[in-house]
Parts: sequence; structure tokens; C-alpha cells
Amino acid sequence: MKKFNKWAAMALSISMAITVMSCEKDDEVTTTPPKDALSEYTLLGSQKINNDTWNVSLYMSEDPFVGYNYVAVRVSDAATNTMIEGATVSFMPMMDMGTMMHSCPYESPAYDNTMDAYMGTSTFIMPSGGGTWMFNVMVSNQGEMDTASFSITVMAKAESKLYNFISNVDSSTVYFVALKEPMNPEIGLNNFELMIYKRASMMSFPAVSDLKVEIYPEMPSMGHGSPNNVHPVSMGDGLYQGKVNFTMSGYWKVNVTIMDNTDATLDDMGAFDITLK
Ligand SMILES: [Cu+2]
Repeated sequence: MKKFNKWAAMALSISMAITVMSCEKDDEVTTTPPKDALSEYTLLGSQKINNDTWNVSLYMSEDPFVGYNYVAVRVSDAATNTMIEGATVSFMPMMDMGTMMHSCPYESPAYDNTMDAYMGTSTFIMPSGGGTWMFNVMVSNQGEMDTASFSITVMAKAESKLYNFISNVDSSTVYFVALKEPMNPEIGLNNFELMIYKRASMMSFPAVSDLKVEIYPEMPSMGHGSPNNVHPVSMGDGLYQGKVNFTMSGYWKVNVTIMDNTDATLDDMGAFDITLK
């Protein structure tokens, strides 16, 4: 409904502007266009699909990086520019490494009225360079379907937002641990959120929600940790939420221990480097 109100308001302000312009040419008209909910997002590309009848635009919250990325997709009628809200949109990120191809963990999107877009996530597990990433967006609407494929460049951040490990319990299962929060760490207590996935196959990386996670922040340069941290607990769908306490600025290492539901340690070598300015 928001969309109709917005377009109605825009049409009204345009007609008012025309009226004002035609009657009082000297008056300066200041109409503030509605702020785009995706104005902070990066547009990675637009494509016409389904015989040029749909326009698909791919956005991410920042340039794609190794880790947990917020992904937004808009689908519009290419002839009328009207946004299509009722489609089914799904993702298939794919990395072509020459000798093999693989996907990565992702959450296919649902339509979000406040963003005027289909909102999902993608957790890229390797940077571009060892291969090339394609971000495939499948759109299905009123019995028709087609796919838009976007070539994207995934970079590795200086302080990695993702690590992987092989389970100590079965010596074979590969897990991926992505830092979701804090993205903008501050001195004091911060939300600390991880997403945990495992590799079921090269194309399937399901979320793992039955693990136990403990975090131990330390400041290596000064040899101290911090009090009042809260170990992340599973909230479902691979999300683990806790708190981390950064008592001063500088370089922190947040050590992560991951156990299964029998308290057997899967890994205790993982860590996130987090520098506070
Ligand atoms: Cu790869």
C-alpha cells in the first residue's frame, strides 16, 4: 500500500508543480521527492529479462565482500516502470573456478514494504580472483519465470568477516562462520552476532542452528580481555546473538569456540579481528 500512497503523493506534487509553474512563473517550487529506502545501498546492475518485460535491479548494502551481505532486488514492469511486489524471487550465487563451480550460503528474499524491495542475504565464502562470481536472481510471476545473472566482484576485507574450519568431531564437515554484528563497533557493549553454515555439497550450504558458541575477546597488545561479554545463543536459521564488550579503542581479537549439542568442541581456533578507532 505504501507504494500507491507514495506514487499518489508524487503525482500530486508534480501536478501541483505544473499548476504553480503555469500560473506563477516567478515562484520557486521546492518539492522534496520521497527518499529512496535503498539510497544507502549500492546498485550492482539492472537487467531486462522475460523478453524485456521485467526490469531486475540488484543492490547490496555495500560493495560485495567475503562475509554476510545484505542483498536487495527490485523487479518492475519494464513498460510502465511499476514495481512488481507479488513475484517469487530466489537467489543462486555461483562461483566459477575453472575446474569446478560452487555456490555459498544465502537467504532468498521476501518482499519488504519498508524497503520497496525483495530483501535477502548472501554469504560469499571466497573473493573474486580465484574465479568469477555470478549472482543469479530467479523471478517467477503470474506463471512466467526468468533469471537475471549479474557478474559481481567480491573483495576480501582487511579484517575478515568470515572464517571456515573443518569439524574436529568428524574431521570432514566444513563450517563457515560469518560476523553479522558489530559492523560499526563502538567502545562499550556491542551486539555480537554470528551466522553459521555448513557445506552439505558444493551447491548447498545450510544454516546450522544447534551449536553452542563461546566468545573470548582479548586485546593482544595489552594482554587483557573484558568483562560482561555474553556468549551468543542460537536464535534459529543459523543466527547466534550475544554481546561483546570492548573496553577501549584499538585492536581486539574475538576468539570463538564452537561446540555441538553434546559439548564436543568442533573448533576453538577461530577468531575475528576487530579494530576500534
Ligand atoms: Cu571459489
